[in-house]
Amino acid sequence: MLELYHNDMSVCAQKARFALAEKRLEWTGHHLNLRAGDQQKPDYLKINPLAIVPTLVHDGVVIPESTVICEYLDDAFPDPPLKSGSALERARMRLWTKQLDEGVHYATGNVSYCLVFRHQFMQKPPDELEAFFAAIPDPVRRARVRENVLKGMESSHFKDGIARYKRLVRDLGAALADGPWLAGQRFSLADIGFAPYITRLDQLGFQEWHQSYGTRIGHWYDRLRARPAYAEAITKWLNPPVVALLGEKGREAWPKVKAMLAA
Ligand SMILES: N[C@@H](CCC(=O)N[C@@H](CS)C(=O)NCC(=O)O)C(=O)O
Repeated sequence: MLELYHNDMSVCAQKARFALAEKRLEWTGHHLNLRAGDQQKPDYLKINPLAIVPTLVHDGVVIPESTVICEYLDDAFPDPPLKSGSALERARMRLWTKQLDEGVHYATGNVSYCLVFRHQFMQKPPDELEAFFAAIPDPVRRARVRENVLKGMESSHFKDGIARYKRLVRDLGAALADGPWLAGQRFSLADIGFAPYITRLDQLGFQEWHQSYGTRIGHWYDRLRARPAYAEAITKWLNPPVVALLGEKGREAWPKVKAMLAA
């Protein structure tokens, strides 16, 4: 039995659901409300001490970390494969997915929190807000989330987040010159991994950003959205008030973000 502890709009959870949907696997979901602090409850901390989603539980065995979950699913359920048979394409795929864990995910979190999610948190009474921060187990993450929520675009992490995203968009445009998918000719875990991140840019209304690199990224995004698994993993779970907030706050911030990109 496969169980997924996840959240509707979490980019990492979208990745895991995308892999599950490509494999057409049945799974039981446990949806966590991340703003209400479900991820900080003692029962969940037993399976994910970092208080983050997603976590996969397969026949009672716990597998955290979305990149690892996706690789695990592809190893445990090889058909249809989500990796190329070519060693070179596999290496390219992993060079992509590695980036998610080495900066791209933080960058997206920083941009999303500073621009949008902070508005959800700021509705909490101050003592509740501080209790939420205090319950984030990792001190580095705790400090980052606190600063992003309290300072928004003035957070020291915002500029770095935009800079990292800028490099990503440029690299996506360059990679897609070599083939329809990120690792080459074959759809892979690299495309699954980055689908939520291009979706987030779209939800923020930042299309002009990738359009400035030509049409390749837009066409790749169209190919991703045309896959039934994208609809199953991402579209089906979209939370309309959150999508509306992303669009509203993203559009408000776009002139400033555009100026930062040009600098
Ligand atoms: N490296 C982890 C990152 C997971 C992560 O940051 N998840 C976010 C949602 S995308 C989360 O659970 N946040 C909890 C919180 O904000 O308190 C993975 O890839 O699974």
